[in-house]
Parts: sequence; structure tokens; C-alpha cells
Amino acid sequence: MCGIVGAIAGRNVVPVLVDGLKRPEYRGYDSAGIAVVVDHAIHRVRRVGRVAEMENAAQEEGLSGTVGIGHTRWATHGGVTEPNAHPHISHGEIAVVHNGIIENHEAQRERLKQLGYTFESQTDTEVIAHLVHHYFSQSGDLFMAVRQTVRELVGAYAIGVIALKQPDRLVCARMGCPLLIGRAKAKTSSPPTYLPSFLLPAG
Ligand code: HGA
Repeated sequence: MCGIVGAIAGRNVVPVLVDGLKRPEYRGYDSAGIAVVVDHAIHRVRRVGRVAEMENAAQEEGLSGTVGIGHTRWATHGGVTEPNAHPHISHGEIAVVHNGIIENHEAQRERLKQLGYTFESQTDTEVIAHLVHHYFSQSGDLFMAVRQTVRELVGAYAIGVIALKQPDRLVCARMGCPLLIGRAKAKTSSPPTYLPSFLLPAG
């Protein structure tokens, strides 16, 4: 069973993501990964094995960012490999973590290939990253792009999505899978400089 976590703040969220992944660790998983928006790129670290190994790699790479997503995976589609570990990224611009199963992933994969997308993993999840990228390219709005994407997904899912071009947003969606959203109490009286967006289809 896997878990997803996302965080957006006025400080580095990597420790928050790692901590969030460690908490449900007992449920079992085969690989772990996190992605953050850093300046002009989405940076990602993935490892087969324990969260601690991925955490060490993230520390070695000096991973840091104010918006990010993380994942522990129990493979349902595709083997236990680093390319199949989440987050999945489309064109360096959209990163997605996903808990669940996309039942119509084969049809979506064929459609996306026709649109020119190439696949780097065997997972059902990668279609979500490319679909969000496809719609984001049209609207430039992550919330709208995720909303259009989830209309086309069949299955059960909880997802977290970030975008290079909208580093002030973290969009989540769920259908038939649990997703808990929290907001930490601000430590200062200054207003937040970020704009979180949440999307919760009935599920
Ligand atoms: N289907 C995705 C996510 C698997 C999952 O939710 N596991 O608990 C995959 O195979 O990567």
C-alpha cells in the first residue's frame, strides 16, 4: 500500500515530505520519491527501497524547495524499478504522485502517444502526468488542468500535482481513495505568499 504527501510553505518542505512519508511506513511499500520545484526546474529523487535511502540521496543532492510532493509505492502496474517509482514528471514541467489504480490507462496511453507524448515508465500513473501537461499547455492553469484530467480518469485515486510554471500551487484530487488536507498554523502574522488550491471530486 502506498502513501502520498504534499506540502507548500514559506520554507523548505523537504523535511515535511520525508516525515510525512515515514509516518505510514508500516503499511509496506517498495520504493519512495519526492519532487520539488527549484528555481527553473522540478528536481526529483527516487529510490527503490526504504524512505531512509531516498532521504539520504535527497540530502546528498541538497534537495530543497517551498512546494513539493512525495510518495511511497506498492507497485500495481509495472515492476519495482526506479523509473516506475513516483513522482512521475511530464516534460520537466508537471510532477504527479498517485495512490490507486487508473483503469483506463491503456486507452489514455494510446491517445497520449498519438498526441506526441513518450512514456518512461510502465505505470498507469504516468498518463496522469501527461494529461495534466496536455491541458496545462492549453490553459496555463494547474487547477483547471487537473480538473480536466480527472474528468477523463476511470478508477480510484488520490493524486498530488505540482507545476514548474505555477510554483505557488499544490493541487490535490481524489476519487474513492482517502486524502487528508491540513493547514499548519502560521508562526508569524505576515500573510502567506502562496496560493494553495484543492480539488475534491466526490468519491
Ligand atoms: N498504480 C500506481 C500506484 C500504486 C499504488 O497506489 N499502490 O498502493 C503504480 O503502480 O505505481
